Amino acid sequence: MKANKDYFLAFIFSLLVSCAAPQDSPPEPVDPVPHARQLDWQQLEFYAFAHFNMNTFTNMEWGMGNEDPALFNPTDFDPAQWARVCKAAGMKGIIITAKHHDGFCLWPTSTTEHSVKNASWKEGKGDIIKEVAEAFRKEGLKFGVYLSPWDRNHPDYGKPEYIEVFRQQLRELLTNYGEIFEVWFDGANGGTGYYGGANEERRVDKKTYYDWQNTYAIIRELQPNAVIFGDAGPDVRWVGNEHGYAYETTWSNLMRDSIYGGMPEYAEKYASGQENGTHWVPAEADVSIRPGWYYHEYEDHKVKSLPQLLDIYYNSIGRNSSLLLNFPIDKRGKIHENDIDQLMKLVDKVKADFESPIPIEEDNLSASSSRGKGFEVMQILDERLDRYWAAEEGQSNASITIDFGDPVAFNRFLVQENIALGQRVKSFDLEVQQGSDSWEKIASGTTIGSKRILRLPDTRATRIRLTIHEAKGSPTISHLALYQAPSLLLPPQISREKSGMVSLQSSEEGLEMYYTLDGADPARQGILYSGKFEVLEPATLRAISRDPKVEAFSEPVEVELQLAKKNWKVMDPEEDANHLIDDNANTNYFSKKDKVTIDLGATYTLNGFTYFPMQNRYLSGLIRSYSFLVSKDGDRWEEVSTGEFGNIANSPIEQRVSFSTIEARYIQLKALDKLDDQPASFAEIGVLID
Ligand code: FUL
Repeated sequence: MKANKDYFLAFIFSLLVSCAAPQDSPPEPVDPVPHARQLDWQQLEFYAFAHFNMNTFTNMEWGMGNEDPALFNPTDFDPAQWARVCKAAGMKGIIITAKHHDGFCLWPTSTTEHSVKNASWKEGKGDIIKEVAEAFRKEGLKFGVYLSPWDRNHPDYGKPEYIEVFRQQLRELLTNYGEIFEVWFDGANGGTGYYGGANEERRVDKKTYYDWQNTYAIIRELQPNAVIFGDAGPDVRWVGNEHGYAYETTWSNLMRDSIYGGMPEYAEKYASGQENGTHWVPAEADVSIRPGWYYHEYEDHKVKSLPQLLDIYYNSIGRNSSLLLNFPIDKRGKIHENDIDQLMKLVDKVKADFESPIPIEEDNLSASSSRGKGFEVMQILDERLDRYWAAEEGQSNASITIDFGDPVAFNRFLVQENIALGQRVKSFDLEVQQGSDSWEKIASGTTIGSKRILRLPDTRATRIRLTIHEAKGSPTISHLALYQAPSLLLPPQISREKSGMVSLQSSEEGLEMYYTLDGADPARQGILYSGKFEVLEPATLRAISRDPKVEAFSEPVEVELQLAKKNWKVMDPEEDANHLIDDNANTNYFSKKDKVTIDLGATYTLNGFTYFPMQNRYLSGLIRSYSFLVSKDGDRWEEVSTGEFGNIANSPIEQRVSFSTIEARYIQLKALDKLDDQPASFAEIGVLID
């Protein structure tokens, strides 16, 4: 009897609630939809990556695993500085390389001696993970870990025993350091290594070896709110490149079951997601603020420029992806000052771009239809995901119009879907009216997702219309805004010919350009550019643009010019051989002999060489392991360096190798191992001289 009464009261109560409900029923979700932990993660948008480990001290990108643990010795480790920098930049947390491919562990793990326990740092008593986690928590920021599945140090790598070691490492990280927001698994794995002294190649079946499902279960058990990152997710996926760019069309839906970490065709086939993907696995764009992931002193002046960082920002966060920006922590154990300067330029510019949204009032807004109460178009005015406009079911070409009455000026358009109900929009147009009644299309796009930002030319309009042409189900828009971003004065573009002649190119007419060749500040000591000039010897070229109208300078650009290739000759000339010494990284030479020999035209004291791999979208013949030889007479050769170009497949940046000084006139670079069976490819070769 009591049960019946309770049931009756509950029924009356629910009836009252539904009568008083302020809104109509929401649209049906369109699968797949995000899990709560993914929705929380989606709010973070911008967070830091820290590559800090053994490679920092050995000047490597990929260590072999035979490094002496004593070498790990930061002189002024300061995680509080990292946390302050990230906080000031509006980044929401950090992910640190707890263990990279060389196997060195930044915490005193019980699983191996190859860790901070045997470092010189703090006489083996330190714990980097603990200190970084605490410093970030103190600033109210999140903490995550990168744990490389590939371990080039561990003797059991490749055998089933290693999987237990790997899981134990994960358990330690997920148990002893408080809340973890993201666990990062790298797709790069298997290959040559030290492996406890075996010094051999160990390939693994990437599909089966790691038995990922059981590893994921450990994470779910120990850190249920952490998202798991990998090529195949399961929660967050790799964007498929290391430039920090998502795609014009970027779905958060992914055919997750067709993918495994490290699959070769991943970037081409899956990285942009799929409209009909079965699972919600949004993209995360990872990129380093410098060319390399790890700190190299010679990259102190290669920190990305503001225009490069802005492209990254708009092409990641503005394209339905999060941005994981890497700091190669330096040998002191700090974020380098140059990196901070560039980061803050980005942050200030982004702030300026989005500082003042063009005010939109309810009266300015109308929509082609709405689902009804609670889903009206004015819901787009605030940034809350759960307040959104939903078009009427079945409405085709649903649109939102903003009528300002008077013309407004804008050059940024920001739009967001309510992704909690699934990603829906497949194509849209943006049109404007100015004065007359006819609509002019100023942009069109495909996916929107969590956030889409369009950078537009300066536009004036009285009316603006967003039309959604195609969507999976009725579209939902949770936020829409327009901004007028201040214009950016860009530095000159620098190019050099084989002859050593250098040209500067201006981004717009009417700008002056100044340069120096000794590293001095071009704004103060620069020579006014009036045409090509010759630079034959190595030099540091710094250049800057100046807008005389507003008396403002761009930020400077800096290029390390190497010895000019004016008198160089390729000794085994096949067709196109000159491409490798034409000082243009966009032209390539392919050698069927897998080697190139060059006459430098005179004898020099060499102390290193550079190899610029091809920059094409589809890479072929990239050199993975090399041998570099020199000769005085072109007859007798001496090998001065041999090794590997770590991470060249994912990050085809200029590779720089130093060796002990030696006099030579002839050089030879041989490919010992390549990424595929194609002829070895070369965009450029250079030499470093004393
Ligand atoms: C890659 C690694 O091989 C690089 O060294 C770096 O850690 C990057 C984030 O992921 O796959």
